[in-house]
Amino acid sequence: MSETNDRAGEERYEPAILEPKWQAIWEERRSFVATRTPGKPKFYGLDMFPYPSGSGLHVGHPEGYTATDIVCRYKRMRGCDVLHPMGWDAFGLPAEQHAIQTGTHPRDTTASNIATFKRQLKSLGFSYDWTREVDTTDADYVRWTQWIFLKLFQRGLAFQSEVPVNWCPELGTVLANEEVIDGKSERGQHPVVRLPLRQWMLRITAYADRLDAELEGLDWPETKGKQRHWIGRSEGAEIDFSIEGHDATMTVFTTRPDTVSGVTYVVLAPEHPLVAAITTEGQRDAVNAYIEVTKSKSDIERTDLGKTKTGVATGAFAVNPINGDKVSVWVGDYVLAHYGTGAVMAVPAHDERDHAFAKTYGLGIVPVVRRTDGKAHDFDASAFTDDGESTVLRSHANVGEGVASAEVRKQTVAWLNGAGKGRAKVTYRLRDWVFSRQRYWGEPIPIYFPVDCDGDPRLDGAEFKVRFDKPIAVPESELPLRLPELEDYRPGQDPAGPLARARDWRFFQQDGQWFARETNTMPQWAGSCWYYLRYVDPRNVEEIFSQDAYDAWMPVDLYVGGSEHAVLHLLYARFWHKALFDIGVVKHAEPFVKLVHQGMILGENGEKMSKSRGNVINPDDVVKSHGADSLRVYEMFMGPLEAVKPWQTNGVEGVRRFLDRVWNLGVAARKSTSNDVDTETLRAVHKTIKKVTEDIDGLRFNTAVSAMMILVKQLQALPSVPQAAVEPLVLLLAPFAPHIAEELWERFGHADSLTCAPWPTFDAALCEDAEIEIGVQVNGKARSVLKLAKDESQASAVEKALEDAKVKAHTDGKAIVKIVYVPGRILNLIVK
Ligand code: ANZ
Repeated sequence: MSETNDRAGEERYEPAILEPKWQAIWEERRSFVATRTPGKPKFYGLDMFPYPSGSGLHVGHPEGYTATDIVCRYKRMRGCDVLHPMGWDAFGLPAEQHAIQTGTHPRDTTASNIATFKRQLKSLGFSYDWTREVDTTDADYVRWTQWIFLKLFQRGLAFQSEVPVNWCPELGTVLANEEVIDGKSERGQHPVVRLPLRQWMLRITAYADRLDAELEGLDWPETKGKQRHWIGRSEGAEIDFSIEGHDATMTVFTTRPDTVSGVTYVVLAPEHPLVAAITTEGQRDAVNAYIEVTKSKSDIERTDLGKTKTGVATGAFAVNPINGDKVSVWVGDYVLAHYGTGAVMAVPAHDERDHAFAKTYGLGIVPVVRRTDGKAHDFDASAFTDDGESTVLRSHANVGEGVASAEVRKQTVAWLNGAGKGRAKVTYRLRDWVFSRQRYWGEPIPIYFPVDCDGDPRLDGAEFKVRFDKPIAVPESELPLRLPELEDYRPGQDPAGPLARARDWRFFQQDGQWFARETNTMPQWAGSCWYYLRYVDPRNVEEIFSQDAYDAWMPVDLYVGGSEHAVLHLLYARFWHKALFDIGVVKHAEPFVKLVHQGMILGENGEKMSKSRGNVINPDDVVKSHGADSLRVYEMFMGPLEAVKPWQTNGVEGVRRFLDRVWNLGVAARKSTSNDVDTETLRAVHKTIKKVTEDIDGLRFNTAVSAMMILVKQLQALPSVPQAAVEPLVLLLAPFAPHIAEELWERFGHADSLTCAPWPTFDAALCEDAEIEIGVQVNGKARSVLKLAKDESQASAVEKALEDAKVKAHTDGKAIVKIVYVPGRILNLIVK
């Protein structure tokens, strides 16, 4: 059959004409507006909504979006009510930086970027319910973000704290730990310093245990492990050491209570309050000087295994509760103030950092655990061991030699507990979330404070004191609290942020008392913490959403987005969801049942796409040159969804040729006089239905596409193409390439769009191969492969095998002494 396209005009495949045509029809018919029909199953397919940047959509966006769209379109055809929404994560730095450079209000920049993104997404034919579009910067949306903040505030989950924060002078803002990589800002790579500042914090640590434990039931990829690691659940014990000559106790956190009799010194973090209380006169200057030096170091520098451990003795001594040993108390910055108790018992024989420290300062090293893996216990790094068995314990705890470490841990904690000197303890690495930013383009934090002042605090040079210790919630009825208009969006060196300059907005008077609004704004993460909830009822002005709408759609059945959000957005969103769960706003403990990350699409040269490398592919160009359907199918055909893969322009061309062939099959089928499908073709069709169905269920879109390609080749080879064989193909293709599928469907004479046409079913019997390849062995050695009926009799199988030249070569002149035959699997001839 000819593959040329030069038929009569209307019979050519012209995506530039039919794609906009179908997009308009879908819009006009409201094909994707989500509604619930009683008794029908629901499906909520969610994409991570984009930040509408100035550079528009890149080819990475359509990858995940196409995957979700395929599943959503497929679910509609399978009779589900589908919610498939889209929106904009539109607060954030770039629009603000653009505003600083050009004076354009971030709102205007954001609006025009959104318009571009929306046009681009629409040109790709995604089946979004655009009536549910949300924009995190919209006042109606901000209102509910602020409402959630107030709920957190009322529950003590939002609080202020003077904390050493990551201050980035270049960006003029504080950054979350998650946004700092190797002492530099994740965005822009500017240096970050530690500085104590008043900040709003969210008490995510209150949910550490649930955020860890409730990952259990989720159908998530290795992201679960990443979150577990970030939360850092650590099971151990707190042990109390009394300080000699002081009425003070130093409590350490350890994961190795089995090693307590090997403690040769103890260490306090430089920030620990006990340091000042117990340092002796003689050591005071040295200790103070040491603390000064520590201030400039980040946690990463302090705990880096490769760095030399430093410290200074306090001159004080602590008593080991288990054996009465007197050990020296040190200050060392490898102990972090905000982890565990900010104090450690050092066991240089079994901990690498303690070992390095002991070597430097000539402290004792006492082994108390013997390795059980047969290796010698020398003190190089490789010899440190998590598990082993105890050697003789020099302790009150009655644990003998040769007992396994895990058992010693238990017994030691039990003994300490009984003696009132220790207890089992679970610690988390997770820290509370610094939630304020000193920026303009974010949600105002809906809090205000009384102001102490004599006159009008808005006047130049007015003296006033904001009573940050008396935060007051903005009444719910006054939400949303809108941003003030500003001329200058620069953050400035004042950590209060640019909103502090909007004095008329910031200060107000009530009954003679002046008040000041909070001038910090929320971080960009805020809006994305709950957008999936607003989609269920986005225009509700009475409530955040109605319970009916929630019941109709939640939870999210499939969530697709980049793995860069594995710990930040996904952990924050889960935290808010759990807080809302506790308040009774939501009914599920977890929002996202199934999660998938699409792999990054690299440039044609195998490098990350970037403007500077000049390897960026613009989806608009591909739509123009090959069509949206080609782009969609190509991005699915590139490889497994999760894999990182390079762009290949000739790959798009190959996919376009595939769609041309499908088109030509459609044209040929309409002209064909016979509609009879021969058995072999019927089998091929059913096998393809089975394969594509299972592949979509398993999110294996690349192999689904190749199965359809194989079927197309087979249909092309027919002398006459029956419509009955092409129709199922068109249905299978519909979720992948919806425009061409709709067009062919219509041309086949169907009045209704195939959006909700029933998904084709397969006959299992037709999917089974009548003949199947089985291996033939002679004396257990594979000699040949034969095509046999699945239920071929043993006699016939042996007969056919003995006719096979390769088998014959090993059986000729020999006697068959035994036959092992499993139909459909194997034939083994034992000969002598
Ligand atoms: C004695 C010991 C012996 C320890 C041994 C380890 C091995 P994870 O697993 O990360 O929770 N530690 C406790 N608090 C610390 C702090 N604030 N800063 C730095 N290190 C701290 O690590 C817990 C272990 O890290 C604890 O167990 C403690 O050292 C140390 F053979 O106690 B261990």
